[in-house]
Amino acid sequence: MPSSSRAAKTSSQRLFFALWPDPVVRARLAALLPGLAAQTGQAVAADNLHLTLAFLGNVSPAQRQCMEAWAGRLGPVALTLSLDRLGYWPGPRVAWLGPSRWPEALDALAQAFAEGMRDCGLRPDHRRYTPHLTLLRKARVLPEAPAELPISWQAQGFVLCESRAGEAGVSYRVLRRWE
Ligand code: 2AM
Repeated sequence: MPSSSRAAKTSSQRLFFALWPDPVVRARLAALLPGLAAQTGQAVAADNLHLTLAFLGNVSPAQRQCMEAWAGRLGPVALTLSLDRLGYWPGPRVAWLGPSRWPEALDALAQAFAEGMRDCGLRPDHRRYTPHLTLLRKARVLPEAPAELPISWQAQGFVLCESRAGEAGVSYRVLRRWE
């Protein structure tokens, strides 16, 4: 491998844009985890809870810069979400929480990121966007919906996160916020 491409590879980062719950909403979400994990699967770390807007995958520094510039051109983001639906995907074996209905602005935002990705030489996910926060991994069934639902979330702004695989599992680090 030429040294230039080796350098590009080592400096690539696994990134995604997300709505990041404020501490109050995060605490309410975290409070659901023990009861759900008692039914099936493994709870995700409360600090990791987020709603993905666009998963970029491994990106080069130039692609990251391109996406950050794109993000900076988006208007202010303020969305009210009612997290009322517990879902389960048997393929990846995840149980998640999401809104059963959501503002068009959220679809438009996900669409804008997909357009940005194409513009920056990345390939957006072709599947229909389903806003969700993963709560359990290795789940075998859809757990019973907790009585605490719905959780109302006034999401302001969004973040760029890095996903890192460590010995203690995956952790996410917020790199930058757009308020
Ligand atoms: P998930 O919560 O359903 O696992 C970081 O990995 C974030 O990007 C997670 O929220 C994850 O969704 C989402 N994501 C979307 N597509 C992904 C992919 N192909 N690989 C890994 N994560 C993906």
